[in-house]
This record gives sequence, structure tokens and C-alpha cells, in this order.
Amino acid sequence: MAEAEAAVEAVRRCLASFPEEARELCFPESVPYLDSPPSPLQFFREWVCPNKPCVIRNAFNHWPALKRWTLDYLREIMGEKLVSVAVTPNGYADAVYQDWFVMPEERLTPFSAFLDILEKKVTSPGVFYVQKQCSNLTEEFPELMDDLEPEIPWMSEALGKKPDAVNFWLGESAAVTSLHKDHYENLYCVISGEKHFLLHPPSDRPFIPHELYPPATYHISEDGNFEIVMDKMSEKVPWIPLDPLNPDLERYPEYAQAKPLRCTVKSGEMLYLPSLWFHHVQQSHGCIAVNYWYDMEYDLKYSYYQLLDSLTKAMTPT
Ligand SMILES: O=C(O)CCC(=O)C(=O)O
Repeated sequence: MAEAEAAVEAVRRCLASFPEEARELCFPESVPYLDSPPSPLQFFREWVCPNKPCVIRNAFNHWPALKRWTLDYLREIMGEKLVSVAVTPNGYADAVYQDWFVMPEERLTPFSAFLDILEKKVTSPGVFYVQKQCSNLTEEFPELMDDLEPEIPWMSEALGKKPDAVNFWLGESAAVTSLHKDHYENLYCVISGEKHFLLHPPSDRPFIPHELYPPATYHISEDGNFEIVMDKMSEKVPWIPLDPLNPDLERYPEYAQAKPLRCTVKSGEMLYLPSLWFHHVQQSHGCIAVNYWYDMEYDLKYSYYQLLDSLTKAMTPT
């Protein structure tokens, strides 16, 4: 028994020191900038393979979108169309609220009605965000595809594949994306406004709490109040309960040891957000962005991350 306890304690110590060791070995203290897009080989060698983020300038100066995409232009091209808008009472879609994992009300609405709310021409209860991550740019906004490229050529060449999804993001400043990670190599391009990213490398996993939550969805009733409707059929969802802007360190003391990287991505800049990096995102009001999701390689790096995740879970009291 004493041996078993000693083994558990040894694993706990390894997990506690691993994030700092990985940080010293692999990651800078801030996100570096590149002045121009790299060659495919250089990008793969210096950023994708080591799983390091960077911000790339002058990568899409040639897209008409950069000059054309004002709210007036989008209204002219897209105004009549029905688009999916995520509506929440507090700006948090897909986030933990009162021990539920709550998803937004997905409202199909004319794009012009959404713009009226964004431009404060009309008021409507809730916070509105066009953020459906089903390649909504190609699926819901094909009219806009002539203003940019369907893929990032040097990234497609570096990875030997096309993007799985090209997403369009436009919303209110109160709309926040809660801390999470994705299995994508993500090229995130800001067309206008600013996005504020808070990042953690995957190696910070031992300091980032995850719990299981029953899924639910916001619904707005006739009187304009939001209710949370439980989704009885679905399984519990693993999610991060912690708000990195205001972490509850009494409940999650390990997070005090995690060191986020922060970066603001401005109009004309592209963030390379490597697969499995945790990210929390805020934005300026009416920020317009497009991102390209390339599926990650499910290689040894992925397997090591899964091992780290499993060990962390095993050491976390339920
Ligand atoms: O822009 C946002 O609000 C979230 C972006 C994001 O989570 C992603 O690109 O994976």
C-alpha cells in the first residue's frame, strides 16, 4: 500500500513539474510575429511540427475582403439571407453555467436583422454572435467567397491537405468564447477590428480543470427571458469550468501555476493557433474574422497529449 501511494505521489509530482519543463524547452513567453508568410517547408518545420503559435503579417493583403468588408457591404450582399446566429443571455455560447454545459439558442435570422442589432439600430434581449463552426463561410455565405481564398495555399502545401472548415465570425463585444481546445491547426485571420486571445500550451493540461456537465441549451421565451432547457438525450460533456480572466483559485488552486500567453490579433493579421492549444477569445465590437481549420495529424504528439490528459484525470479527485 505504501508503495502504491509513493507511486501515485511520484506521478503527481511529474505532472506538477511537466508544464514548466515543457515551457522552458519549447515555448516563448509571448507570441512571435512574422513579417510575411513563410514557405510551406519553413512553416511546417518551425511552427507546425514544434506546435508553436505565431502571428503572420502581410499574409492576405491581396484579398479584396480586407478593403471591401464593411458592415454596409455585408448588408448589401447578404442582407436578405437567413443565417444562423448564436444568442445567449451573457455572451457565453458553449460554456459552463450553473453546473450545466450550455449551448446558445441557434436562431435563423435575416442577416440584415442581425446587423440592425449589431449596429444598435434596434434592441433585442441577449448577446448575438455569428459563429457557427460548420464551415459557415462556405455553407451560409458563399456570396463572400470571391473576396478571399478557399484555402491558404502554403498551409495546404505544408500539411498536404485542404481545410476541413472555413468559418466566418462576426459579433458583439460582449460575445466571449470560453477556454477550450480543438483538434485543428487553425489559421485565424482578422479582417477588421481586433481579437484578444488568451492561450495555454497543451502541456498546461495538469493545471487546467475539466469536469463533466449535463448538456443544455438556452431558449428565449415570448417575454424575452432566457431559460435553460436540459438536453435529456445527450451524454455529459467534458468542459473547462474556469474563467481565465477571473479564475476561482480557491476551487482550482493548480491554475495559479499556469502561465497564459496573451495576444491581440489586429486587422490584416493572421494567428497560427496550433492544434490542442487552449484558447479563450474576446473581441472588439463588430470584429470580422475568418478562420481555416485543418485537421491535425493523429500522431505520436496527439497520443502523448492523450496520455497527459488521462494521467491528469486519474490524479484528479472526482
Ligand atoms: O473567435 C472566437 O470567438 C473563437 C475562435 C475559436 O475558438 C477557434 O477558432 O477555434
